Amino acid sequence: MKIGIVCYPTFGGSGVVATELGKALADHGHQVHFITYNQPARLDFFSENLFYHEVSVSNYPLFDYAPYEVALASRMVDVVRFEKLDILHVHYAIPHASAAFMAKQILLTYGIYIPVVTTLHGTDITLVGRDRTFKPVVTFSINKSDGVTAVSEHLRHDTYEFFEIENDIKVIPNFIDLTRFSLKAKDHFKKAIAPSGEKILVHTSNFRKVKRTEDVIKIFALVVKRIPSKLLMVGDGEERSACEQLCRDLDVCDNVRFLGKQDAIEEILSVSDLFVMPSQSESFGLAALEAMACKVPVISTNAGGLPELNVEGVTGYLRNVGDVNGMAERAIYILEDEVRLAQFKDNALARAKEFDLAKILPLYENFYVEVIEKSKAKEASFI
Ligand code: GMT
Repeated sequence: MKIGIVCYPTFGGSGVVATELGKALADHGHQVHFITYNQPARLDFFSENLFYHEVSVSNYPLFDYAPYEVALASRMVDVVRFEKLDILHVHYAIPHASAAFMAKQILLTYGIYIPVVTTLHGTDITLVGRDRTFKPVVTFSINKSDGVTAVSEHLRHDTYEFFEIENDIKVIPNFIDLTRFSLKAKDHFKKAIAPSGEKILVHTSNFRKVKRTEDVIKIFALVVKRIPSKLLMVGDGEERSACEQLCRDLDVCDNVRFLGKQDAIEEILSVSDLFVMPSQSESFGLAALEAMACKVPVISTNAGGLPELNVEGVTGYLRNVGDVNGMAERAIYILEDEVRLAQFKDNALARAKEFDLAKILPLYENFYVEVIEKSKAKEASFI
């Protein structure tokens, strides 16, 4: 198949899923065309089946707001026509699904019916999409997609609850490439971080409010009183300075390292003993899956799709949003006993294997085939 992928080319979860999916599809012999405003973060190598088409937006002085969606739709029309794509797969509803609808309408005037699959990732539904500014457009573009997927049952449910959706939504969960995310021998790194054998807790995110990063610090401040430990805070964003301030206030700075944005996340996870994800909302929790693949158990909230990944008492524990004491108490429980910790680590990896890329990729491939087949009937009536 010739597949066009539209996504945010950043470190965010939706961009990572889209890029990893494109790479895997290309490895499977499909031709994959990325259409984005920047080279996706993890697309930094050559493959004969991978193509990148940049969307550039005019900065004409009249535009207070550059019309990105229009530029994106034009680029989609251009790529679909000249690369003869079979399907467009857009990740994150805003503005990708609505731009795809516009492109689709334009392509009809050229006698081309391009099927569009939209994947909902989370905040496009739970935060941004619910905003009245966007809601009519999000509803319309989901209903006009030829196929819609959501990354968890919970997100599917929320989408039906918050919007008037007539389309079916298929759940295809996030996946993990176990060849990249696996336990690596990084003992020298572990020694440098935790010279006296302290336990290592880790958090990775974009430090947005929804991640409740201050709760990570609060949980750690309780844990370190009972268990000699260190905390690694990976990533960057609006909440970082508040977290740094909180470390000073709680007098834990000596045991906390802010590492900023990192590429080799799997190496950091490989030295870690516990992943902390106290999110307000999380459609799936890809960062937690990455940790589990590196044998790191998870203390999380029970928000959104997290219970579909993190299994209570098996791969970690889940507590209500804001229950810092409960999460700290469960973290201590896991960390205080070496045998118990080892069992949780094994369980985390076993669970991660259920989301192996090799298992999830065919779900997307089969869905594309199904959508293309169904679209052939629609095509006859449109053209
Ligand atoms: O978590 C973020 O803020 C990034 C966001 C995104 O859209 O880039 O991630 C969302 O999509 C990921 C991939 O499908 C999911 O694993 C994350 O749970 C989801 N984040 C939220 O729902 C907050």
